[in-house]
Amino acid sequence: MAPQYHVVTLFPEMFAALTDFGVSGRAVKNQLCGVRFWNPRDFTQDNYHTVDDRPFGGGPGMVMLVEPLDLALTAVKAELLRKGMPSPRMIYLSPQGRRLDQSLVQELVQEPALVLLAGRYEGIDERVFARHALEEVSLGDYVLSGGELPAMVLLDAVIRQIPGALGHADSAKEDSFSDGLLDCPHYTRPEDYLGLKSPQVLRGGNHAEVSRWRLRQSLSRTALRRPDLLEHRAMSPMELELLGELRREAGPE
Ligand code: 9D3
Repeated sequence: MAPQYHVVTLFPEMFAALTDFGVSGRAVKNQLCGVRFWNPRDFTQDNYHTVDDRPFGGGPGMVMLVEPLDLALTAVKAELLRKGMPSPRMIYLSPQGRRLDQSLVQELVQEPALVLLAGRYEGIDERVFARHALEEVSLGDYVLSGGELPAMVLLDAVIRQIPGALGHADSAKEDSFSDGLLDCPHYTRPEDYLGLKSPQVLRGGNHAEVSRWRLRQSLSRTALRRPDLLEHRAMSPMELELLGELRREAGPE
């Protein structure tokens, strides 16, 4: 059974960027996964379909009401239960959460279903957490206007890891030596653009030389720009040799 992704959001239309375009759009179209939306507004009881209110204690902005969120999350869970699926991991996209990284993405792609909650306004009524076991996931330390873009980022990262979502060329690249390192520079035609030459080694047809050059570029960039990525990463003998070369070239500290 293809994984099923459920998103609780006031703005399901925003997700066309995910479901209708590119790698993720093709995966949805080819039914490699399902993506469905649950709008808290559809779970309101009042004539105005109210989903937010002013914060107790005062202050700026609005808070999402507990009831429509609780009813929407309960409805998703009930449907999964009816289908005999286990309790899904439920994720609230929030600045207070664990930072999204590739290791979390690799965990999440193993799940048969995920429920994502995207918030708006100042946040959600805290009592939602008493009713549902929500993990919190953040994209990083900057202020966005809501959880929809983060939910799309998370799903894009997860969906491209579903087997068959990437073309063969892409997936081979993902698996190559370079994971955990920054990417190497890329070149395509023309060979010479206004005197800017592409590296000869890439056009020589020696695949071993090309691999070595790319790995060396990746290691060099990573050491210079993101030394934190090298700290806990195991190194192959080839990587150690190339890093040694780079260090000797750079000279004494
Ligand atoms: C200016 C509002 N802030 C007051 C201190 C709090 C705040 C409330 C709601 C900040 C951001 C948001 C909306 N953000 C998200 O829903 C969100 C988010 C983000 O803003 N940054 C990084 N990751 C995420 S995940 C969800």
